[in-house]
Amino acid sequence: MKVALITGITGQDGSYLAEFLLNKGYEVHGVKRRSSLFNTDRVDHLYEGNDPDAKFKLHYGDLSDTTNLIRLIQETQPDEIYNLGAMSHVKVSFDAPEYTADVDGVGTLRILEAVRILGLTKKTKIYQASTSELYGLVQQVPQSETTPFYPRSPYAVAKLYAYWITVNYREAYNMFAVNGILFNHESPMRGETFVTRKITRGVAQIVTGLQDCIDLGNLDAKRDWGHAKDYVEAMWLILQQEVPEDFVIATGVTTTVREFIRLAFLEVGVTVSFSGEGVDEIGTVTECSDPEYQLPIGQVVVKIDPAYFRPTEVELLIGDPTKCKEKLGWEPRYDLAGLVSEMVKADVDLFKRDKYLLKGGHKVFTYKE
Ligand code: NDP
Ligand code: GDR
Repeated sequence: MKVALITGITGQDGSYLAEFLLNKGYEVHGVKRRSSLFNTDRVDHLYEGNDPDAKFKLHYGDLSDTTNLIRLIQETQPDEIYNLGAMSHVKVSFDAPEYTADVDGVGTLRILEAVRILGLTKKTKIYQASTSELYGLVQQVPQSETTPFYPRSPYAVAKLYAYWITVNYREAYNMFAVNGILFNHESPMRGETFVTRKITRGVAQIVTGLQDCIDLGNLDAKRDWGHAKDYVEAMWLILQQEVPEDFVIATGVTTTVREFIRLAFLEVGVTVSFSGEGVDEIGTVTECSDPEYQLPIGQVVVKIDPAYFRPTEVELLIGDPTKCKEKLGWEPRYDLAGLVSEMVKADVDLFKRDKYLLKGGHKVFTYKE
């Protein structure tokens, strides 16, 4: 039986990957952070208790803690390490640049060095969660494995270090250490402050009467959005290759944030039209065809709040999936329409439950970023 160790197991990708690997018969170990609140919601359904024969085990740890990482890798002796743990929010990285550098950049070095110190370079394969944010300021499109990097945030700069230290350990010590350069991928498990989830939650809260309007930043940004379920399969495929190589994982289709909003509202029968420019742009309901959700025509459902703009922005991401399709045989199962539909449906279900609780006189907290 193969053993995998996943950092960031409590995150979106970690939870899908854990499920995927357990289905493949792996023993899965995950690193979770100590938190003052429960933080294992996304993987609670996989938990088997403290049974020594359990195939799914969680361990306390942190990417900033070298000795902890060395001990965990020594104890678990993994065949594969997936380094998904990170301070993953681009906007927040401008507020916490040093922490981001430590966890996202040096954290990767700590994993590589731990494997080397423990003499596991022949046994343990390492996957590094690299990102399309490395491309940053547009140099060429579509972006492929050979496109030059130009990071535009402390997050992307930290991930640039992680990318190159992974390449360096592969070349210097002959390790199977590889980068998956993944473009944006989303799901109903996506963190609530990333734009797609903020939009689908907003749509669900608006149609259930729990919120009037979504406040957003740059609607012109374009992203190549896929589904996290498809992307974790690509991570695994990258580690199953004979030769360690870096891969771009993307759909090859790009969409503006504005278009994502339009598609999300259409999912509940609401047509939204945009007018105005810059910070004065608004999205207004122009049609409402679903009798279940009676939104008044003219209701403003999208406003711009400059607080959500970034000091430096990544305007256009569109990946070239040629290499991953040819060499890994990877094909995404979801398209954007399927992704939006699944996310909106899941959030509508969530907020219908809140609405029901409210009606019953219970308090609900619908946190709005
Ligand atoms: P999430 O933000 O959902 O999850 C991040 C995970 O990292 C969480 O489990 C979090 O723990 C953990 N983490 C944060 N800080 C630390 C730390 N100091 N030590 C250990 N673990 C930590 O991210 P995703 O699942 O979306 O992304 C997974 C990885 O892939 C990240 O590295 C991200 O940068 C990268 N990536 C993501 C893309 C995407 O579109 N989703 C695209 C390209 C790359 P906790 O739950 O306690 O906060
Ligand atoms: P990104 O994702 O920065 O691409 O990083 P995010 O969803 O945060 O932003 C995408 C684009 O939407 C614009 N935007 C807003 N973003 C947020 N979060 N909130 C808003 O209100 C808002 N309004 C507009 C942003 O400016 C941006 O252009 C994600 C993360 O998962 C990274 O960890 C990962 O590496 C990359 O994707 C690939």
